[in-house]
Amino acid sequence: MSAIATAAPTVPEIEDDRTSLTKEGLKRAFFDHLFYTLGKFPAIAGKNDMYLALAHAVRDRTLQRWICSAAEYMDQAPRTVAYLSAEFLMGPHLGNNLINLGIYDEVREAVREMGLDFAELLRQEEEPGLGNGGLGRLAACFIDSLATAEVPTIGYGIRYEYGIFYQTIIDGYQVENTDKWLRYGNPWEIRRAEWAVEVKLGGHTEQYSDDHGRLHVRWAHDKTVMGVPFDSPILGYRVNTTNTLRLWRAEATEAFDFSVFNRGDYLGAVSKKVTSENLTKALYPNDETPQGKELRLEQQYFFVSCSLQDMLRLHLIRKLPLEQFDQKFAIQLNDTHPAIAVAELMRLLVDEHQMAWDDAWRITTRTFSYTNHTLLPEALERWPLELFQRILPRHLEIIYEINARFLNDVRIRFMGDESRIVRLSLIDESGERYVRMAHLACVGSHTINGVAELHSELLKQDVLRDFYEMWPEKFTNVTNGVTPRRWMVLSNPRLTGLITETIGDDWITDLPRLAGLESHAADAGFRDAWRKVKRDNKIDLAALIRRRTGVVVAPDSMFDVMVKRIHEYKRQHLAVLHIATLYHRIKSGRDGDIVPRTFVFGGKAAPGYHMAKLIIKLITSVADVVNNDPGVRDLLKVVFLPNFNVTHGQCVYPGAELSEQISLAGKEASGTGNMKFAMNGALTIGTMDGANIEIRQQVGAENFFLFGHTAQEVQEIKSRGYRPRDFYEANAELRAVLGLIQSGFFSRGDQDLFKPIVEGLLGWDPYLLLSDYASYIQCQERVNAAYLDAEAWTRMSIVNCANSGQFSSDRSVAEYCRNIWRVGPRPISLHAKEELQS
Ligand code: NBY
Repeated sequence: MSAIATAAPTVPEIEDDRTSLTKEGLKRAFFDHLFYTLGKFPAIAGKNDMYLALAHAVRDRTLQRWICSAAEYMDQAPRTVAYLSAEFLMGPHLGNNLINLGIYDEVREAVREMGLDFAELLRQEEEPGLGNGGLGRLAACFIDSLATAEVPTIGYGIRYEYGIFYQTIIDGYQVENTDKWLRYGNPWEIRRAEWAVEVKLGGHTEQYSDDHGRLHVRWAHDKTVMGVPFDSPILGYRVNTTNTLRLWRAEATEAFDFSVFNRGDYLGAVSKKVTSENLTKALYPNDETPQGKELRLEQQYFFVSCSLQDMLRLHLIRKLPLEQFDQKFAIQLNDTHPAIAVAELMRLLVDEHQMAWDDAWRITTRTFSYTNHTLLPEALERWPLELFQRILPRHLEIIYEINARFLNDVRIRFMGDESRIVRLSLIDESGERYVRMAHLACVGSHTINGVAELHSELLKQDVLRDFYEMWPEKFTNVTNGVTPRRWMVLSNPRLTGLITETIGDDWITDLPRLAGLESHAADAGFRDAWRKVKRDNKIDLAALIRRRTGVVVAPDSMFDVMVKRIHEYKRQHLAVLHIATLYHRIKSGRDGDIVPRTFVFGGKAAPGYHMAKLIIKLITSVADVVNNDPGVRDLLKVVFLPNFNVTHGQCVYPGAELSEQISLAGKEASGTGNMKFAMNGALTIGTMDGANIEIRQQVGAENFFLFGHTAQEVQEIKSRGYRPRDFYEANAELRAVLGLIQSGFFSRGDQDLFKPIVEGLLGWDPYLLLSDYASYIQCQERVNAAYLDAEAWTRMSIVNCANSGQFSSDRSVAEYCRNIWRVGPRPISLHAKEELQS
């Protein structure tokens, strides 16, 4: 038996075609769904029908747990985490659900016995790519860990009809296509039309007095949209707890414009319906620079309002007093995208439930906490006042009131410090006026956290300094983590098997136990087995690369990987400068002992981010020249893997040997890919940025390739007045490499194509590539030397994995639960269907 199917899952009391976990039962369930759910029989069923039949059979097996969890939560009303996130980058559900249910091996066997290709069925699932990158994937890892910790949780978000765009590379350029992930239906969701809510937009506000002569405000809105929840089960690993991911879809209200309809303008009326449904049509593909678009603000408000109304409904049907709302819900704001929730909860309590302002404010500030994910000043969300007023007139009034009270407190604390008031205000009045969403989140939350130690420190010193000075006690750090179920057990079964044979399987829910591997690094037989796992994973990755790019790469070369969103601060172009340097050395006969390397890049550029798109073109152009130059003698291969997503990540991290984490120090909040690489045995070359620092601390400086300036040094260099040209003049190799790019060598003689990149580097170089270049190249030489000693490299690889226990999202969510949410586990016991019926 493989490591994946150890602990026996709790067997439901009733064995039938919906619950049976035997191979025979699973096969019966499969054919039953093929027939009754899909209306097909094997002879005419396609691969997708087969996938859907299997998915439905598996979903059935989650339902008893899901219903028992819901029943327990309804009955006992435990304190619940509501994780509000505009993005959940879930990745495919099927494989993960099989792992968490503990039936992966049984199902694979049953499928094989039916004569089907299990891996091919898994590949049929269109991944729900409802996120851009790290932030959305973090939300997905957190809800997995929360379910595994048996903590009552609802993930609230948006059911985008089109997720992150599908990236293809044409002529070396990124081309975006729509992601039609719902095309063949989504077997994991259940539409809950009966819990739909109404969301208002636009219009104006009016005052009115009630029967007792008290003044209230009414929002005379001009548009109503329905929010319909779609629920998916989120299974804990080998526990009964099954939580809910509740994503909202915008639909037209029943009573769409009948006045227009009655005038005979049927299409006019129907087009209104189309407008409502546009709201949740597509995910905005920007990962660092928010788009100040009306539709985006509507999306944010829409899902926040739906979610808060849903929580109030759940609270009130349990017959609990509103005053206890904060005792029953801990709401986490995943960045500022849901920050409007602070004003919306105030509106619901004050306007709709007639609560006094001070009581409502006390409840609100005890309910919310806020996670910041960025240090880039341009990434902080702000909304033009005029736009905000037009869409959310009542919320603007509420924000003014919050601001007036808040600034009064500031005035008293910092008497006479008028500039501080200007800096802290929820409204930016320095030019065109804006609502500052991070300020709203800070004022409305009891706790504010960054996502790695350095990031949390820099928040206090820089981005949120004034808030820190006002409320130091609100600030804390929770370093990110990733779920080992998806990122090791599911994606790297070979490594999982080897680790489990060696130290047992407790590490899967207690990752620090990986430390037990460290002593085995001295065992040559274990190192052999470790290397074999990596080599087999590299063969799989080489096959993926060949399928997606046509390029054949050698599994014996070093796999040097950089996968993440394309951004100047992440410095993919620095990695390109290294490749061009090696190429230049080889071509000038100075190839010494260069070990064969395969450079793998992957990641999407925001469609409007021209520089990022040009960096992709630079990578693919260098790849074209390098891969086709016989003079390079296959020492170097460069590939750009198109459409990097969760599914590809599951093949890439296990096959990587070197992890590129080369952002400018002080720019990457944390990084989470860095953790996935380390736990799968890749060594890191990286700067002192984000969680790299903590990874290095854990694995030991001697097992980490460090280069570059520190955040502190970067600040000093910039304040002295950074002059990239000085570095250019001082380094002949750098001059040669930039000269090669400038000359059109990689662009068929076109000297203009990469001008924006080269001139940007020589002129401003805002991310200090040139000042880190020499250090990076030297560090890569140490990597090269280390790789020549395969035994030593393997030892370092084992030590990296063995010391990655800190970076499980189980540890992250445990910290949130203890220090921020004050929630604990609520184990679920299973009841038979009959019991639930009574
Ligand atoms: O969040 C990332 C950080 O860059 C990374 O360092 C960190 O590890 C990760 C998890 O904490 N941020 C990120 O992924 N941000 C976004 O995806 C994003 C998406 C949308 C918008 C802004 C940022 N937006 O304004 O629309």
